[in-house]
Amino acid sequence: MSVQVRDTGNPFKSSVTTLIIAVTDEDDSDPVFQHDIYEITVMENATGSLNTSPAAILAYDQDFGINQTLAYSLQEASAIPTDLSDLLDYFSIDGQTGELSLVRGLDREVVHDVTLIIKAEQANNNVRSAEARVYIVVQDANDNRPEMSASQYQATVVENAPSGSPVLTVTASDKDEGGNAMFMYVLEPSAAFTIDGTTGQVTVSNSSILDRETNNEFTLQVYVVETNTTEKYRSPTSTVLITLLDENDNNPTFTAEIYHANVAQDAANGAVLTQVVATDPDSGSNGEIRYSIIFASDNGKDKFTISADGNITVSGRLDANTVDSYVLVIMAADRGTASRETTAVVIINVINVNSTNEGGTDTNAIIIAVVVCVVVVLAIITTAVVLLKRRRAANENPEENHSSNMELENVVSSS
Ligand SMILES: [Ca+2]
Ligand SMILES: [Ca+2]
Ligand SMILES: [Ca+2]
Ligand SMILES: [Ca+2]
Repeated sequence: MSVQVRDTGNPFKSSVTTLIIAVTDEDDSDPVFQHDIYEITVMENATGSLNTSPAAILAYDQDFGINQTLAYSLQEASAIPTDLSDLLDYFSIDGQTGELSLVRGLDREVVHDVTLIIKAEQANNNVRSAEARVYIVVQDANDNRPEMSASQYQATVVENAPSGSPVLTVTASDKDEGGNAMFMYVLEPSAAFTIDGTTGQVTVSNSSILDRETNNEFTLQVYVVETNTTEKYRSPTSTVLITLLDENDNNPTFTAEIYHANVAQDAANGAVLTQVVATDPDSGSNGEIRYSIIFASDNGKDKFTISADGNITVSGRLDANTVDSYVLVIMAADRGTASRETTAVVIINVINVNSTNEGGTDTNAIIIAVVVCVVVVLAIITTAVVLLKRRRAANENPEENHSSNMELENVVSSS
C-alpha cells in the first residue's frame, strides 16, 4: 500500500512511499474434501483399487503454508442389507493419496450397498479434519447356482386325468440378481407329464399313459437351468413322485362265462354247489365285488343263494322229477360310486339220488335173477338133449351103457 507523509506548512510538503505488509497465516481453517460424496460401482468378489466418481478422492487445507499436509483414513462402514461387523476390514485407504481399495471381495448376496465415511486430517493437528461419504454399489456376478425348493416332491393325480390337468407346482430360486437369476424348469422324462418352464407347474401331457392298473407311480426328475448366463448353471436334480389315484375304469371279470354244477335233490340247505369268482383290478371299493343271482330259470331264485365270496348254496327244496336243471345268471358288481358289473351263467343239474340209485339196485337184481334162470333152463335143456342122444346110442350099442350111466350120474350131480 502507499503511505504519504506531509508537514503542517502552508502549502505543505509531502512524500509518498510504498509500505509492504507481510501477513503470516494462522491455522484457523479445517481441511475440506473436494466433493462431499464419492460414488463407486464395483463387481462382486472383486478386489483392488476403486475408481471414484465424480473424481479421485482429494481434500485440501483451506489454510496455506505450513498446514497443507493431510492424512486420509477410514472412519465407518455400513451396508445394506447386512451390516457386517468387519466390513471396514474389506477396505483400505492410502493415508497420503486417498486412494481407496478393496482388500477382500464383497458378496453382493450379503451386502450390495456400502456407505463409507472417510476422513482427512491435518498431519500436524488432528483437530483440523474433514469427512466425506463414499457410496459403493456392488454389482452382481453369477456366483450362485439355482436351487430347487425341495429335494423331493410328491403329488397325486387321478388316473385317466385329461391332458392339461394340473398335478403340482415346483419352485426354485437363484440368489443372484437379474439375468444371473433367470432359469427354466426341466422335467424328465416327459412322456406322461410336462412342466411349464417358466412357472414350474407340472401338468398331464398324455392321459393314455395314466393307467393305475398298469403303473400306479411315476418317478420323475426335475431341475432348473440358467437361461441368461454364459455358465448355464444347473440346479441339483430333485425327484417328483406322482401317485395315480384310482378311477373305477374296470368291470369285474368272472373266471368263466359258464359254470356247471351238480346237486343231489336231497342236498341240505347251505350245501355248496360251486363257487364263482370274479376279479376287478381297480382298488378300494372300485374293486370290491358283490355277487347276486339276478335270474333263475323255473322260479329257482329262492332255491339258491350266493354268498359274499361267490359260493352258491342250496336254500330250497329240490326235486329232480319236477325240475332236473336250473340256469342261474350271476352278477358281479363292484362297489365303486359308478358301479360296474358283469354276468356269468351257472347251469345246475339236480340229481335224483334216492329213486335213481334204489331203482338201479332193483333192476340189477331182476336182471341177475333172469340171467340165472335162463342159464339154469338152458343147462337142463342141454343135459336132457345129451341124455336122449346117449340113450338112443346105448340101445343101438349095449357095451357102452355102463360108462354112459356113469356120465349121466356125473352130469346130474354137477348140475
Ligand atoms: Ca445364478
Ligand atoms: Ca451373485
Ligand atoms: Ca371296478
Ligand atoms: Ca382303475
